[in-house]
Amino acid sequence: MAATKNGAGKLKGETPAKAPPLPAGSDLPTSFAETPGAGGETHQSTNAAELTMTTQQGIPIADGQNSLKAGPRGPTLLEDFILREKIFHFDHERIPERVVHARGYGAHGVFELTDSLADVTRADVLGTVGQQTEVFVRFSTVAGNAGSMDLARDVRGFAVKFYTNEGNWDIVGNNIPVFFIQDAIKFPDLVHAVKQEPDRGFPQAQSAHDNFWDFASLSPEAWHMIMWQMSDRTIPRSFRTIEGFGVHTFRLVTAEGKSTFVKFHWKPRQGLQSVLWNEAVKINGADPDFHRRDLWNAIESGDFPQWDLGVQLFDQETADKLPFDHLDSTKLIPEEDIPVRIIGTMTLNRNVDNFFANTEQVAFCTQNVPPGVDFSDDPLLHGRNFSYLDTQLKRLGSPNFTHLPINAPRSPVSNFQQDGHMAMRNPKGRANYEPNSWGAEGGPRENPARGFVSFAAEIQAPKQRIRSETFADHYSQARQFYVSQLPIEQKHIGDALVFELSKVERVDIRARAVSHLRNIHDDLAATVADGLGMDLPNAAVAAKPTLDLPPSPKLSILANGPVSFKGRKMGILLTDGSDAKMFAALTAALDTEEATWEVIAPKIGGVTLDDGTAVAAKHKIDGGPSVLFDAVAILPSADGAAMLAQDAPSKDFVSDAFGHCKFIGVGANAKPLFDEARLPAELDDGFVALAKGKDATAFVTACRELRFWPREMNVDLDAA
Ligand code: HDD
Repeated sequence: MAATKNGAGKLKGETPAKAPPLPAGSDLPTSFAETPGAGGETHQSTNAAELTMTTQQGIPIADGQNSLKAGPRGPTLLEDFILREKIFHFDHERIPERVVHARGYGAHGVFELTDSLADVTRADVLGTVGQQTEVFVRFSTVAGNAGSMDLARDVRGFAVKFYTNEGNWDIVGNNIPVFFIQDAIKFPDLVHAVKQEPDRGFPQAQSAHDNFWDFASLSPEAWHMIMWQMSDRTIPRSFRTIEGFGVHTFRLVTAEGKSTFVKFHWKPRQGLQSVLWNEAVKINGADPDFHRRDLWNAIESGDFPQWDLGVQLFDQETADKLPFDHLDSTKLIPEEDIPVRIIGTMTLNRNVDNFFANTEQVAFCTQNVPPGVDFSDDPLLHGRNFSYLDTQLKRLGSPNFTHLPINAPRSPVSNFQQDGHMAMRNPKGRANYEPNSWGAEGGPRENPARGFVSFAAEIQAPKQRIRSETFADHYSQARQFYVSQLPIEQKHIGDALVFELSKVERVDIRARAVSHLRNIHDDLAATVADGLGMDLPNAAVAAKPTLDLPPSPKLSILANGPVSFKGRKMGILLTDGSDAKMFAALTAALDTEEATWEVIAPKIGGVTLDDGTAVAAKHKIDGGPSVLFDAVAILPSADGAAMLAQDAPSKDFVSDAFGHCKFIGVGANAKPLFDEARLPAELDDGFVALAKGKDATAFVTACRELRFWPREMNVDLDAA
């Protein structure tokens, strides 16, 4: 063993696995720093002249640290153009944050098609098996501002931009397959209701307040999505462990104009995984950047996250037979009814090199579809198609936002659109209009064979402001979601509802919320009413009676979890004198599992093990609480354990790991710490003894289950 060991499994700074090269045709710059002539390349240069700091106008700077003054004590002179420009630029650094999904994190990657859909679409990106297409993905929370925390209870955005050979295709989805509302005209109300209340400007990044539940309790259509929102889907362990859904029904269209309906699904190869609510609350304090750090670290270390792209395909005849309207975004089609066909894999393999240029400036638009992909008549989708273009103009300040490298198609762009703020791509030549008679010099021409042709849907209808009768069943799929959950997941839904509604001050709003639960599931309604200490209200008036749909196991997180501890993180608590052999065995077992690990120690300088090996710490104990890990191993020396037993953060470390149902590796000397942390005298099966070397493998194998759920019933008052 080396004399000094790093305090973490895969540290930044180790050589990451190489990202696969970009597919052919993707030679356009992907960040401002790489844009020729854009100025950013000076950061990359090794040329001495170019390394000289300059103004934005390229004037070399001799002193950028002191403003120009009359004498050393001033006054400062107005002629100081270097000061003026630097402050001017700084004053204008901010752009408006997204009105929703403000907090997000992105990464570059590649999509590879593994199953051709050429029989149902002319889209090039879905035609040729093996074809690789560059992608950029941005994950996000919805309600919080850009500076809010990652583990808010919130829907996660899952937006994918494919840079196809036929222009950009954006699937702007969420990690939940349904939405709160059926018609886009209600979107501003929904967003106003969930964001900070306008008079006081809080609460930030949470739905647990009167306005949200007031709106929700007056919107029966929201209650299917509310069941998802109250489930652990909205407190995911990682962006890497969420599903993505295109939500709406789209169309795939052949060259002959034949249409097939499609719903898009992203399935994480990492398996689904969430945290507990109590854990989420603490993670937000310990590491508000938990999700972005996790994604960044995974990609930096070469553990590239992957999602399979799946499609549910169905024709008009099947659509007509579905029990729900396929144009209603508050409904899903159970995978048991129409199976998801996997057609490709997306790999995120490159972190951004500039957050602003990539993640902030990326502009997703639902209306970005290549020939062969088209829209259904979902009224929510149509409103979105209007909204996204609009919002990019507001956010990015110019109709030329498509000229930004992150938004620029990798395929040729050619038209007569010109000028505007910050135009970097103006048509050359004399003709900037059509038709024109300038022949070959006359610029681009339409191409009916290659060009986008809308599906020729027949429409004959009166103009009305009306909601379709076929959208009226609001509770059946909400109930189906609930009965599809494992008991522990059902408990979490009940706990979440009680928590959220306990933050609602108006008692009538609480009661109105519970009245909807009565239409969903009586057990749930009774649990929540009891948890709130209120009488069970009458059921809300339902437009249609709730159907008893069969459970859909695909809707459970726990039934679709990972099969290994790969990509998960172990926290190893060490002190001076800890057992070197056990530490070596455990880290070897974790490396074999392709899991990561980090050392937590009383001092950040690290520890010296019982064989003299020095091990660096990744965290000091109070900076590395157990909520940051999927499982923990407690390996102090005897003296170390006695010391930690007097230390509140160390006691929190073990009692939180216990309370959050984590698997805990028990070193030979851990007991005094457990006793002081008031862990039960009799340890349950979520504790695994780490006495001999081979125990390490048994412990890591146990950790594949991720949590020891039976414990929750013993540690949670609500479970009693
Ligand atoms: Fe939206 C952003 C997803 C309904 C209007 N939305 C936005 C983002 C995602 C979604 C993932 C962030 C994209 C990014 O990372 O930049 N939105 C959805 C889903 C919806 C949905 C899955 C329902 C199925 N959205 C929706 C409606 C409207 C909007 C009905 C308006 C009528 N959404 C916007 C927006 C945003 C946005 C205001 C804000 C920032 C942006 O577009 O680029 O236009």
